[in-house]
Amino acid sequence: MLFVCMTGVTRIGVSLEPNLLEAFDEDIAKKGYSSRSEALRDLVRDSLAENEWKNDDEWMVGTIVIVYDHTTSAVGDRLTDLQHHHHNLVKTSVHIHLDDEKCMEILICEEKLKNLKDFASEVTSLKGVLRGRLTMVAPSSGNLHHVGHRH
Ligand code: NI
Repeated sequence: MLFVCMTGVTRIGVSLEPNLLEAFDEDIAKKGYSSRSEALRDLVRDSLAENEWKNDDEWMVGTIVIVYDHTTSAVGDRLTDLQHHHHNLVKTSVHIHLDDEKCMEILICEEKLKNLKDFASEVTSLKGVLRGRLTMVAPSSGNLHHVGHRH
């Protein structure tokens, strides 16, 4: 069912498993959202923003954040090799030792969309990488949205 009100906002119904909804509510409360709708709108905007770039040649800036276990199969060396191999793409990086085994590394990158995505997949698929995420913006595209939710 779908309702359209006079302000041009469309109401939709969303079905979620109870435990997923509970986790979502806790998460958005911590982040300071006043309603589920606001939180969902930001998630949808983020998701669309990640997918709106179709032009492989578009110039992008981005960060790749990875968490890895440095005791696993020389992942640190492989990561360094990869970065040296793509030294024009990686502008700078920050390394944080999280505990005895885990490291977080943040790579700040600049390249064409296709090359940046390919590099990010190579990095995040290394054995020993526990989590990885690429976040990008196209500085010249002009379709950056305001994603803040505090008014
Ligand atoms: Ni470390």
